Amino acid sequence: MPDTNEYATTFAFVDADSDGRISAQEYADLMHRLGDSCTEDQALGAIKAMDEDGDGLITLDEFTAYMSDTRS
Ligand SMILES: [Ca+2]
Ligand SMILES: [Ca+2]
Repeated sequence: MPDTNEYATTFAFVDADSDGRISAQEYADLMHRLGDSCTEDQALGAIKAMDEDGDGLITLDEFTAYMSDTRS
């Protein structure tokens, strides 16, 4: 698996409270930090696109799988 460490670094950056899961709130906060406007609906949509088990939170596995798919 290529660039796993790179994904883990990005994941840790987004996971503001370091609980190992990215929530829609954390995603929206990141977008705001980057200077983007991001509505709650947009954040939920982004989470839903990555969320494979449907629990509304993104694990590193789900994040890595999503990023790998996007690049290939
Ligand atoms: Ca978190
Ligand atoms: Ca999930």
